[in-house]
Amino acid sequence: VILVIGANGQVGSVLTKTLQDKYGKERIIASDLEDIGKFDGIFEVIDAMNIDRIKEVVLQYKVTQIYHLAAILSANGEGDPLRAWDINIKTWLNVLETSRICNIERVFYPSSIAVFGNSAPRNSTPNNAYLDPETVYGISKVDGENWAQYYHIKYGLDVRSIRYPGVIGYQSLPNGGTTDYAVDIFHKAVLNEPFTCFLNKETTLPMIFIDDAIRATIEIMETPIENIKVRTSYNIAGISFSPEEIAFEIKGLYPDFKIDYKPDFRQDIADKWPKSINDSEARMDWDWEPEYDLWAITETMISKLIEQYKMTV
Ligand code: VAH
Repeated sequence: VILVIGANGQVGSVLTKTLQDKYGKERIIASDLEDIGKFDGIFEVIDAMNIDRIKEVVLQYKVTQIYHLAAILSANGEGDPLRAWDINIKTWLNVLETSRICNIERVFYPSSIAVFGNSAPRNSTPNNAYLDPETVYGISKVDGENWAQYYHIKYGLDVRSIRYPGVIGYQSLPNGGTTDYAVDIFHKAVLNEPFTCFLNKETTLPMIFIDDAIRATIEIMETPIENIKVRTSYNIAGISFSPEEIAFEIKGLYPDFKIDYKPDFRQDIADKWPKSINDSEARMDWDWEPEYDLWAITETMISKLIEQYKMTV
């Protein structure tokens, strides 16, 4: 039985549905702060700041695996640093402690390319680069990785982790990230509305299509334990691009698409992040390989969003 904490989120919601399809609805417990009716299947309200509530659900359903997808992302985190730190670290420690006490078989921790800062090479950033993140979100993710490794070394807990690039999905609007422009831009294109980008046009960032991110998550969780060599977190790469590059692809389908650039505080965050990621360890240890390139992402996002908006019109 799998528990997904943060199931209402951009990644959590798609991961939950994918897990339900793969393993059966009766074996997936979706949870978040409130039930907004996203899923048909089992839903439990869990505030992961409350360890007793996590334990209660784990024991009630005899949970064997936990995916922890709850966190305050990079942009929102800067609005209230100490609250973001508290939530990101406390919820994760609650999951680790519950997993230790309840003998959970396997735990997934989502990290992020936000763990990198000015000391990491900007291009082809290696897995073992020195980590000096400059956002609270990045700091909390570095510490979350180290706690994951600590629980593995000290208690033998099988925690696996991936550093997601900016995730691009059509199923839900992301909330509070620095890469959110790469999702919003497609919605504006499909709605024939002009788009104002909060990053400058040449800001190249590592991104990944939601289907690749979810597949990577399930693949690492299904990898035989002896293949998992990195117990902090694995880099994975999808495709890196800049706002002007994605705008160019979109104009191929929407020649009248209009974009302008008004960088805001998120430009400072993006400027400290890698432009591209070296994911050779993930490729070597568990055969990671992205499937979606820039054109495939554009085509899929546009066609899926047209479908979705037609349905709501
Ligand atoms: C964010 N989407 O922008 C997240 C992610 C690499 C970016 O961590 O904060």
